[in-house]
Amino acid sequence: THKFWESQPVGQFKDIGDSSLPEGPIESPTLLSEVKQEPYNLPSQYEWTTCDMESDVTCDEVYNLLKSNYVEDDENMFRFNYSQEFLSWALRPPGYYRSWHIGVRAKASKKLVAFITGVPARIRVRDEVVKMAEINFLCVHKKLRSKRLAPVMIKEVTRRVHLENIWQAAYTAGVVLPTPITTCQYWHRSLNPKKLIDVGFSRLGARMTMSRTIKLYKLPDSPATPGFRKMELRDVPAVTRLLRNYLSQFVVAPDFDENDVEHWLLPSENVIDSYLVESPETHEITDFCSFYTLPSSILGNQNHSALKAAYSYYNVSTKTPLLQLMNDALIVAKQKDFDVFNALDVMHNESFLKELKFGPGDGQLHYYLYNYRIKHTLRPSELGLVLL
Ligand code: MYA
Ligand code: JJ1
Repeated sequence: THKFWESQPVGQFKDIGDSSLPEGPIESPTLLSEVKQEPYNLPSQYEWTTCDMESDVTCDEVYNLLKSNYVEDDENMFRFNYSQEFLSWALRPPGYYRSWHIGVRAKASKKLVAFITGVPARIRVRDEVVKMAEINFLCVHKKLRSKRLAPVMIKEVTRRVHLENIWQAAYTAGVVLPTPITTCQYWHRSLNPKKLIDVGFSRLGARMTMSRTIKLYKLPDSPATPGFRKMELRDVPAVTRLLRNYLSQFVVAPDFDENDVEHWLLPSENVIDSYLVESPETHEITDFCSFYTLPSSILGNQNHSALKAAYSYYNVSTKTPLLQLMNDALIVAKQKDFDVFNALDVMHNESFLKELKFGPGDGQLHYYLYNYRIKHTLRPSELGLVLL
């Protein structure tokens, strides 16, 4: 059972398949004056802190908490290692609220022991654009687990989101909670198969040798599509049009404007890479692809300490076949020395995963909405949203 989640305005397991329940908000907003004005109580040894992500010192404290305590795979071989630059980017989009970057410190030592964040987003669900918080980076230090700290942190971020007159949220998790709007599969494309096998990320296939495996995953040295180049600031209006038009077909997708595209998609070294196809004849921008950089620490390997992973973000094809566009994305990722290219089976990704030699991983990602009911579970291909 889920004592906490059963008390929250989220789709409940008992309601699955009940088509009498309407789509949309589960609870109505209250007056802001009725939102609790004081923070929730923490166990007496701990105190709330608002983390200033513009401060390098605070950003380093968050980085170190996550580096040692954030998400691991099911066999505890790898742990996400978001960089400081990435955290600063992910947590400071247009219109962000400092008050949504919430830490917990030990009163005595002032050590940061827990963290949760929200950033504002406009998310479209069918034909409604809803102001939401995207909740991410929930982390409780390993030594403080199973003490019911997470529900207090979730209630506190909810309170601070409500204070900004926002009543819905989107989040993802590797665990099943009440109740996913969809469940996505992770897929992995080896770029550096020898290292992936050496560190236990993948295995030598049946009847395969190392040299046959290396040959199987070989890629050309440069992209094939004429006019394929890095996105620049001047491309923001064209990319925004391309992306808005593409995302309009999905049931749930972000409603990006030019400011959002500049923040979320303009290339930033070791954080986000974006490429587009500019027609050599007409100079029209016809296609776009992007991936973000999220290394993992390799736990307990003699020879390697970091796995460099690229994660597929938003991709749009109108002229270049998506398969060819994504093959070019793999080529540039390989040139940038990534070990693996990861993708979820969201949007139109299924159309290229198998052909481009991605294989299914052992991880799934469940997507959730808070205080917004969806009548039927979505197929991953109906989802147009990627969270970091
Ligand atoms: S997902 C990434 C989550 N982080 C990790 O996996 C890092 C490693 N793990 C940890 O740090 C801890 O295990 C965490 C739980 C902190 C995850 N999402 O304190 P507890 C429920 C939601 O005793 P701990 C991400 O960042 C659990 O079902 N709930 O447990 C998105 C149980 O409730 P119930 C979770 O292990 C986060 C209760 O917590 C998750 O010490 C979105 C147990 O608490 C989870 N990933 O700590 C948060 N894991 O009894 C929701 C466990 O009912 C946002 N639980 O089953 C909701 C929207 C809020 C804003 C609304 C605005 C309007
Ligand atoms: O990375 C993941 N799995 C890898 C490593 C598995 C190591 C042993 N458990 C994996 N590798 C196989 C690759 C192989 C390459 C050749 C082709 C066939 C496949 O499967 C998984 C995803 O699959 N990652 C995780 O488990 C990390 C946690 C995922 C949940 C994330 C929660 C989210 C955060 C919310 O913001």
